[in-house]
Amino acid sequence: MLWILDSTLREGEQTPGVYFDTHIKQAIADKLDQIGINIIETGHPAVTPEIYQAVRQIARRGLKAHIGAHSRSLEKDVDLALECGVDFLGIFYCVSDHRLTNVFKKELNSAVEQISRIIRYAKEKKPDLLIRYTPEDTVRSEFSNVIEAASAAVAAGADIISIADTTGFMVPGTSNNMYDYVLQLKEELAKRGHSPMIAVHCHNDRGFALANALDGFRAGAEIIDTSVLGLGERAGIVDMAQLLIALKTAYQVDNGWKLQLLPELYGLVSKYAGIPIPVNFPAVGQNAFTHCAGVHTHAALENPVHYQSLDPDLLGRHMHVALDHMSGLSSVEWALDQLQIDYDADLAARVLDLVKLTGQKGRTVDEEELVHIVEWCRKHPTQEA
Ligand code: HCA
Ligand code: CU
Repeated sequence: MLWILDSTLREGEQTPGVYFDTHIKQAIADKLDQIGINIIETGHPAVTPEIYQAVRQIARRGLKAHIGAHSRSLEKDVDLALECGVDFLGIFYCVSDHRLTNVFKKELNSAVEQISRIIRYAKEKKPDLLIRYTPEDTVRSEFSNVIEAASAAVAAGADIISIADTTGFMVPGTSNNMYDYVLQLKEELAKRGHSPMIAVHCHNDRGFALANALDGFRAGAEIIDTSVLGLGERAGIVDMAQLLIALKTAYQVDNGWKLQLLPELYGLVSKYAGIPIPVNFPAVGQNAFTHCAGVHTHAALENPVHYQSLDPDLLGRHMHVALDHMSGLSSVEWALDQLQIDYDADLAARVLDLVKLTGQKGRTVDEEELVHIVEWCRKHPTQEA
């Protein structure tokens, strides 16, 4: 079993300048639920009264997904989260020696005691609450500290231990890799009689968030954190669309996700985050299924698999051909056919010449301009361009 946790509304809102109004948060949560996301992390209620309200309202929406709140290891944060009516609580507390000494000014023992106390407190208040404990910056913390804190957290009632690669430190195939980390954590916890669900939270500072998440999955992680467009602190975290597509098409994992709703969700999040979807973004970017160079277009129109390993149908999208200086005759013929414009070989050739000239100005010829080009060529049967 694999669960997807989406943190667009919590981690994603930690992208500088990104804020989603409550009605937008609700719309995003609804869409995540329709897609089949298992846990929706909705925010940290202690941050602002508006976030508190948004978490509370989403928790009352009766969605299928678990609705989660983020919380420091403090009673007052737990109280606020529980007031909101969430059924998932993510408690974080870093236990690296460095952070304990310089920031918290605490011994490991007293930090572990605080973590256990807060988890017991939350579980007593709401016994069916799903509790995740995250030793923030897990992978750069002393492993023995992580094991001690995680074991105590599970003994106190935590259901999930999340491995946070808070700074995007892990690199597949090196000695710091998520695959080995998940295996070692599971093994050490098992020795102590604990078998919590393991989550992975991978940041993208080095561009390996997705690869690390998949490494974690191969090693037995049961929950993967994502966000729409990979939004989050700095370079963000794992992009949801890319993860779901990799799982479905390459790992044969399919929780019945409604991938066709992804373009709509991405449009919604991009619009209200004020962050455009890069045109070359996998799966949801404008160019993700667009062929450009004549050689490619010619073969792709023969059979898309020549230049596509991903079927656009998966996302309810279609193959497209761009018209610019790279185009060939087949590109123009395809575009003319799309517009149901009659043409002969001479017209197509002259349209191609003009398309190539226009493309050299640094833009693609869209449908509207193609119609003008065709009209111009028809009115000027001899070469006057
Ligand atoms: C944060 C850091 C965090 C926490 C993850 C978690 C991280 O913004 O609080 O609580 O599971 O990357 O470590 O996002
Ligand atoms: Cu994070």
